[in-house]
Amino acid sequence: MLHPQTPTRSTHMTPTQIRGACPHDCPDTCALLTEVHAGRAVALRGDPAHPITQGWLCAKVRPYLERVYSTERVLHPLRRVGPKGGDQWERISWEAALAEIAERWQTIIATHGAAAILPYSYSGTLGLVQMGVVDERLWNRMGASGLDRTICCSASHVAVPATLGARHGPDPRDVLKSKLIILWGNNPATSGPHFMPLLREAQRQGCYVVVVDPRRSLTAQHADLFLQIRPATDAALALGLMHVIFAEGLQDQAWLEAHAHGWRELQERAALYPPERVAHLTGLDAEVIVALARRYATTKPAMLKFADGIQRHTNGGQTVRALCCLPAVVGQYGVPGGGLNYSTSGYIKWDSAAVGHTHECPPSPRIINMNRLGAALMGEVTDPPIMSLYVYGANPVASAPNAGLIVRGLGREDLFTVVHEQFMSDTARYADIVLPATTQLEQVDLHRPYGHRHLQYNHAALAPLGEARSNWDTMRALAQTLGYTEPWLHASAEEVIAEILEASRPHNPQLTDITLDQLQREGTVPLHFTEENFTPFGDLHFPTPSGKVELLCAAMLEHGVDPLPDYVPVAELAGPGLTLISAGAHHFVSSTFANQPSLRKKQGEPRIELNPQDAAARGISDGDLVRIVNARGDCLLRAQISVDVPPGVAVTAKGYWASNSPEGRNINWTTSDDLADLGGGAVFHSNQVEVVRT
Ligand SMILES: Nc1nc2c(c(=O)[nH]1)N[C@H]1C(S)=C(S)[C@@H](COP(=O)(O)OP(=O)(O)OC[C@H]3O[C@@H](n4cnc5c(=O)[nH]c(N)nc54)[C@H](O)[C@@H]3O)O[C@H]1N2
Ligand SMILES: Nc1nc2c(c(=O)[nH]1)N[C@H]1C(S)=C(S)[C@@H](COP(=O)(O)OP(=O)(O)OC[C@H]3O[C@@H](n4cnc5c(=O)[nH]c(N)nc54)[C@H](O)[C@@H]3O)O[C@H]1N2
Ligand code: SF4
Ligand SMILES: [Mo]
Repeated sequence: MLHPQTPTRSTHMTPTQIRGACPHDCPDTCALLTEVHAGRAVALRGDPAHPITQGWLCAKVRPYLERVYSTERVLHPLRRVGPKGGDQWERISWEAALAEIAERWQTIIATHGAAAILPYSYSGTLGLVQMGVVDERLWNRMGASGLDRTICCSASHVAVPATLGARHGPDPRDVLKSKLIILWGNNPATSGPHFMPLLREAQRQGCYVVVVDPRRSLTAQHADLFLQIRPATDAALALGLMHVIFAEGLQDQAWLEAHAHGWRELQERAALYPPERVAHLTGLDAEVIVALARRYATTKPAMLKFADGIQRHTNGGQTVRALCCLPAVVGQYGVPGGGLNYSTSGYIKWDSAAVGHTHECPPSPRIINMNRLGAALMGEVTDPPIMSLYVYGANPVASAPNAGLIVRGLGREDLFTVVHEQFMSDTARYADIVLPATTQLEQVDLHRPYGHRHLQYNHAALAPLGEARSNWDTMRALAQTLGYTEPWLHASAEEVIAEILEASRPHNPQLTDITLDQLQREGTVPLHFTEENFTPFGDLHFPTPSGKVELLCAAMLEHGVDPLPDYVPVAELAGPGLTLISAGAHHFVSSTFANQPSLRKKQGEPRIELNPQDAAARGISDGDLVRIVNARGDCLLRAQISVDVPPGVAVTAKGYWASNSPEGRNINWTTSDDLADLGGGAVFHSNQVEVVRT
């Protein structure tokens, strides 16, 4: 029997203060301090000594103890007793649960092969162990199908490294050196709030703030310039800005000649995007486009910032490529306060052999794109078909595209579904067996943020509640039940972290001298940068095949995409309906927190924002219950009439649970499970809907 992680009491700061890290899918990865009295957490706050957390947590995580101690936590293994999805359960022991899972899997392996088992997981936690290692070791050993984790950022994770060689982002405080920032399809006031005090400070110091977004987002409300662009036309705008810059001779010619590959070809491409054409495509005024191009080319340092929301359509990868070209055209890469602020996650590359031990495992039989989950369960994947699904750290029924099809797949009588969860989520409801999961306060992990440049260690502040187990401890127990004896399937989380750190250090200069002991002691450890590489690409070396910024990128041909960035209209959006965007909810992180009463109250009931013109044309008044519908499915939302959205566009928030929505369906019943142009990415916003009064 495996023992759960015991709290690491020898390393806490004061007798009752335990250091941790916020695990959620958010660039800020806050440093947490949990106050524990007599084994119970009594307070949680942000570390005042952390340079980005600055002592405060967002409104979502401040009440985290409500989540930890919620009476709705799943705290024991459960077995389904009624029909699938019927939410009727009996409590069983861990031993019984593990034995049943192992027996079912062994039968499936004997009949169909291990490829018939599919693990599905994503961003419940972003930790190295509880998200990273658990996606590999057990499944590799078993020879199960792999999951292509494409739901969020896979298009940009091809586009950015192809263009620049790496995802190397600045320290967020670099914005204090910027004189201009374009926040392009990025809403940090909601999606990464610790950037906002820095942005405001920069703005006070004279930095000109531009927001490009189809809706007047929270961030747009304080911008100096707001460009209300038509969705999915950003590549056209980027090329239009380049057109003006080249046409007026405002490009940094010397920089392009020294550090960019294919600038002449890019210039020719941009020539196809004069302001009038771009105005027509984007819905913006030609004069505004010209003025922004001039300002961007002449105000330095100029920073361009986007996150992952910009890529959620079929032209998403090329859009990101186009945006990555802009800083090169004006010579802003390698400039403090300039360049691109996308992600810092590329600085550390965890040693893949240490993470996955693939060299000791059978070859992976196949990889299944998570955006196609419903289709995969319903017959797109054969030979063998998927006979068992193991879900953890994800809630695909609420968060994945074309969710109606997923629910049909989960209803298959011959599918054996296990869900490892903290709560009875929309997905857990369809399980045959539900396993209880720990929260971040009850588990150990190491976090590599994507919005700042410190490693964050997370101690277990509490013993697991009830019979909850961490993802890794559950995998260890499954390995034991299946008779897998390899020591790397049984090491503790701390041992796993130590092993990966050790193996990764030699080829990661940013990890120089960082040890597990230091991480455990200090909690927050800055990555190691030299003066020369503190600013991303400060040495003007780009780790691409040409050593330059690849404006023209031959590697794109392998993806079947034009080597030059281009605007390719989204086919689905050509029809007469409304383009539906679903942005991050202010009080949820994806569907996490959407079941927490205090946060649900703050977020309000699920709504759809419509321009007055579109509402009037459909006889819809503010507050009406309306049906959002297309060929994939439908759901009900409350109409909110707002001039913050342009005509032709409808806006809603992602994350509401289907089971908490009218008729038990959320917006993902309408979203598309097609794939983006790069990386097999998700295309939630290639979504045309009709909105009908009920
Ligand atoms: N509070 C909160 N924070 C979150 C999340 C959450 O759900 N809630 N989710 C987390 C996750 S998983 C991610 S990936 C990040 C994402 O971080 P962001 O990318 O900042 O967030 P999004 O809300 O997806 O999109 C940002 C903005 O893009 C706009 N947008 C949509 N389509 C287009 C378009 O075609 N062009 C342009 N120019 N803009 C467009 C939206 O209106 C929105 O205001 O946020 C993370 N942080
Ligand atoms: N319509 C629409 N849908 C979207 C998007 C969109 O823009 N529009 N954006 C997409 C994006 S960017 C993302 S990243 C995805 C995210 O989609 P998912 O990765 O599925 O994230 P969540 O929906 O938040 O579900 C995470 C679940 O993990 C559980 N959990 C948390 N911690 C742990 C843990 O330690 N162990 C276990 N076992 N469980 C844990 C939580 O309780 C929660 O139910 O959503 C996507 N969905
Ligand atoms: S969700 Fe983001 S802002 Fe909120 S506590 Fe976590 S890391 Fe910090
Ligand atoms: Mo995401």
